[in-house]
Amino acid sequence: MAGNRTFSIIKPDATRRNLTGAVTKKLEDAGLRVIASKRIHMTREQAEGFYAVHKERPFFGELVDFMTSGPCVVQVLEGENAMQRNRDIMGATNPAEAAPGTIRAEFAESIEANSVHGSDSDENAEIEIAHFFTEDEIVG
Ligand code: RTP
Ligand code: MG
Repeated sequence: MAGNRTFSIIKPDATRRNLTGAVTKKLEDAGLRVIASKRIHMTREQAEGFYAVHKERPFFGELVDFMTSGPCVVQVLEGENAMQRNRDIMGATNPAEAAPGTIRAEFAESIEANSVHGSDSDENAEIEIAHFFTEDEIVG
């Protein structure tokens, strides 16, 4: 499979409900290939750094609490138009607005506990990948 790559997180609400495989299958069925993966428990420092763009938003503290509340699975995904393809299969941030069949429509619990993160630009994807992976951990 050719194409480019993006960055994904399976969030603590999904790992808690043992949905890592179910979420990954949705990604694979959408034409994405997992070329790096690891399960981590984010520190507050990591979560605050990762979501620094949201630090002025009213939900920032709660978001950091949530992202550090349990394990996450961080992944690098490869495929044609990987960033947009992943955003499409994730669905809208708020599961009530997510299209049927998307990951958030099927699995998310709330606007915050929404099961997955996906990079929102190719530039951010490379920054986020570098946040969690070294190049030798990525096998395309
Ligand atoms: P993500 O960054 O996690 O892929 O999600 P996104 O682009 O769809 O949403 P974004 O606006 O970047 O928000 C980041 C995450 O913050 C939580 N959130 N909570 N309580 C709230 O109103 C609220 N709004 C957003 C969600 O976990 C969202 O994915
Ligand atoms: Mg975002």
